[in-house]
Amino acid sequence: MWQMFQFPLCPFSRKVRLLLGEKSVGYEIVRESPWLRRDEYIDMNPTGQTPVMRDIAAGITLIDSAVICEYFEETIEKAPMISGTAVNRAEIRRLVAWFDEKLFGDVVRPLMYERMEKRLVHRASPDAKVLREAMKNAISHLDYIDYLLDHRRWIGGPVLSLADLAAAAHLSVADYLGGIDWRGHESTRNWYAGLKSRPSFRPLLSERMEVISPPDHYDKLDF
Ligand SMILES: N[C@@H](CCC(=O)N[C@@H](CS)C(=O)NCC(=O)O)C(=O)O
Repeated sequence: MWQMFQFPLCPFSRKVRLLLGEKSVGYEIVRESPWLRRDEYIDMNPTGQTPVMRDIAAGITLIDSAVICEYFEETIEKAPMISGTAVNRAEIRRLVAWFDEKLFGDVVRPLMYERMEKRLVHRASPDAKVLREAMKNAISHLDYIDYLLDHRRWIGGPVLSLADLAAAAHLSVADYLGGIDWRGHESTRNWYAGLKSRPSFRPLLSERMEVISPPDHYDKLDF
């Protein structure tokens, strides 16, 4: 049985979990809080980051969300998430990297630091200026996703792909932390409503991070 080391608001773990859900791969969740820098965890993953997936019986440990997604894409035929021609696949990978680096760095990481880590670890208040900047950046990212969806059926091309799962994973964490204003972004909002209703997404929406509550609309399909 696979174990997944993660915490509820880790967007990289969410991306992997969405992929595993689409592919119907079972796993058990092991709660890991990277900020605790647990020795046993660092021994397993020297970066100390989540997610990690481990199958003890098979002697396999997979580290880094991109590596984990590629592993299951290569080993589980069901629901291909990096498919099509080499050009199609390159576009999917470009967008996954875009969301993992830019959407995360511009929006999700500052929100997580200000609204989650400062509260849980440093017992400090969020910096309103940093929050405002992250929310402003979120608007530019939603504009870009609107543009993509106005030109293609799904974010990465004609079919659902890892690009959709990566974007939804990051947006869902930003939304949980109150960083997304959906008004004026109908294309992205409709796309996200569709993803929220998928069975792979439902378990993520029902999870809660201790002491931090999401806005009321967070788990609603009609928001
Ligand atoms: N490239 C890594 C990034 C993972 C990552 O940044 N995870 C965050 C939590 S969402 C983390 O563990 N941060 C703690 C740290 O960087 O020390 C991946 O895709 O798995």
